[in-house]
Amino acid sequence: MPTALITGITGQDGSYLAELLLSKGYRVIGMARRASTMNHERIQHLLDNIIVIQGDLTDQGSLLSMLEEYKPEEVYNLAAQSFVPTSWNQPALTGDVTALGVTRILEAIRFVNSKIRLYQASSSEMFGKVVEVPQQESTPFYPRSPYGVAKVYGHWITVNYRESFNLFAVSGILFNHESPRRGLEFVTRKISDGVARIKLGLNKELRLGNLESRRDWGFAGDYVKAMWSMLQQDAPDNFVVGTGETHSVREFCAIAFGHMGLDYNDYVVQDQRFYRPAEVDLLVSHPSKAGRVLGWEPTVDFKQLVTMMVDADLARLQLLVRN
Ligand code: NDP
Ligand code: GDR
Repeated sequence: MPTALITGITGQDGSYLAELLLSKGYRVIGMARRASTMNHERIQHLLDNIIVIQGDLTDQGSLLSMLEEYKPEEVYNLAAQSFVPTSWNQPALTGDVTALGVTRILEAIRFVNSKIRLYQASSSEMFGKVVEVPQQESTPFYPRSPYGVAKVYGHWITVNYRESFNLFAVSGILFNHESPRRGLEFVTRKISDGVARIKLGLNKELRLGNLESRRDWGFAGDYVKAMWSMLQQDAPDNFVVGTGETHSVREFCAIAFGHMGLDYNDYVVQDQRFYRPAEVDLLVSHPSKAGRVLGWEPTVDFKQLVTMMVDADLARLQLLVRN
């Protein structure tokens, strides 16, 4: 039975990846940081089948000791300060966790067992103010937020340790992926939750920022399959993963409200508070290498994703209202 360690197990991707690895017969160890209240919502249904241990990407010792104790063959580094707006308010923390945290994981692997395979969660935010459309593995980076800058560091330190120490360290450059488990502050979930609240009469409006920014949105359950697949290759590499389609926040709103028989123009209010100091206007992937080498392709299209998220929030809130 192979052992995999997932940092960021309590996050959206951590929960889907844990399900995938369990289905493949892995022993799954999840690293979670200590909090005064439990935040195991997304992995509650898995707790009997996984081992959750305390650790933090800012603490080198915790990373070293967990590799020594659990001896994983694969490590998936999903932990990060991952919310872009927060990275302007807490830029140093974002750098410590999202950038230097990657070095700490790499150092732990180098010291404990350099045969461990590492997946680093890189991001399309690294392309930022895009210099090429669509974006592929060779597209130069131009990050537009402290988060994007930190992810560029995480990407290059992964490549550097691969080249310097011959580690099997891969960088998955994933475009936005969403699900009913997405955090409530990200725009897709904010919209699906907002639509469901309006439909149930709990809210009257939905306040958003820039409706024109465009993203390449896919379903998180599909993307964790690409992560696993990258670690099963003969050699480590970098891969762009996305749908190859781009849609605006406005289009997301139109479909989400439309699905409930509502017109978004009647409810969405643009609010300066949700605009960013520097925006990423257009992201769209060219994922042909992932298709060719990994055999990966998305199974959920844009409309299915939006309606899946709205339906899930409606069901969740209906239950809450009833109780
Ligand atoms: P989430 O924000 O849902 O999860 C982030 C996870 O990191 C949480 O488990 C969080 O713990 C944990 N974490 C935060 N800080 C620390 C720390 N100091 N030490 C240990 N753990 C910490 O992100 P996603 O699941 O959406 O994304 C997973 C990864 O993929 C992230 O690195 C993200 O930047 C990256 N990514 C995501 C994309 C997406 O569209 N979802 C696209 C491209 C990249 P807690 O629950 O305690 O907050
Ligand atoms: P992003 O996701 O920044 O792409 O990062 P987010 O959903 O936060 O923003 C997407 C776009 O929507 C616009 N927007 C709003 N965003 C939020 N959060 N709230 C609003 O009210 C709102 N109104 C408009 C934003 O301006 C932006 O253009 C996500 C994270 O998961 C990162 O960790 C990951 O690396 C990237 O995706 C790929």
